[in-house]
Amino acid sequence: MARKFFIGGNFKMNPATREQKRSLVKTLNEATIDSSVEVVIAPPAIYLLSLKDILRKEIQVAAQNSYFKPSGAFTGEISPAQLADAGIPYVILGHSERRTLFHETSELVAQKTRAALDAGLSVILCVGETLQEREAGQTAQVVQAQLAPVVAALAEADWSKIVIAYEPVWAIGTGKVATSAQAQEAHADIRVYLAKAVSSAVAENTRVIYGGSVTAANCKELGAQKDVDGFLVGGASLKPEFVDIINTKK
Ligand code: G2H
Repeated sequence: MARKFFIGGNFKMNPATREQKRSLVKTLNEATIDSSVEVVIAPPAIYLLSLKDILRKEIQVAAQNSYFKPSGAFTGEISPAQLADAGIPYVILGHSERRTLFHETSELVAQKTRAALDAGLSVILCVGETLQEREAGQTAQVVQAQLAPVVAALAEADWSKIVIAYEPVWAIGTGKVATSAQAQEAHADIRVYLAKAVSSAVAENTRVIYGGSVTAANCKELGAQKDVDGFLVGGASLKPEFVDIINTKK
C-alpha cells in the first residue's frame, strides 16, 4: 500500500491575533495545493472550531494536545472525547515541547495516545532525540524507548490512525535541519523497530514524517527520501512558504 504524503502545520502558540489567523487561512484557502497530499493544521485550541469552519474542506485540523480522561476535574485540559464530539479528527501528542516544558513522560504520551484512539481520533505522535543523545550514538535507542510504551498501550489498536513524527530536538525551531541522510536513517530505524515490535504490515504502512526546521528550501530533498512520508512544520507553517511545502511532491 502506498503511503499518502502527509503535511502537518504545527502553529504552536501562534498566531497572536485573530486577524493573523484569518490572513493565514486566506493564504491557504486561495492557494493551489496538491490534492494527493493529506494536509492537517494544528492551531491553538482557542482557534480550533473557528478555523475548522473557515478553512477549505481539503485541509483538516488537529489539536496540539489532549488529556487521557473523557471529562472531569482537570483544569486546563481538553479531552479526546470533546475533540471528537467537536469534529476535530487529529491530535498531536508527545511533542518535544510538551515532553520538555510540561514534563510529559513517554508513559503519559502512550496513555494519551490510547485514549485518543479510543475516542476515534487520529494521532500525530512525536518522537526524537536531543543533540547530546545523537552525539552519543543513541538516536535509535531513544526513539525506540519513546515508542515502546505506545506499542504496549496500543496492543491491537488501529495503527492506520497513527502518524509518527520524527523530530530531533536539536532541529526544532533552531534552523538546524537534519540532513536527508540523517532523516532517512532515523525513519528506516523506526520501521525496523515497528516490524519487530508490532508487525511488518504496520512498519510498511505507517507514515513516518519529519519535523524540525523544515522550509520550502529543504523540503524537496528531505521529501525525496524513501522513508520520509511528509513533514510536521512549525515556524514555516505560519508563512506563505507553507504552500510550497504542501506542494513538495509536485
Ligand atoms: C518541530 C517543528 C514543528 P519547527 O517542533 O513540530 O517546528 O519547524 O519550527 O522546527
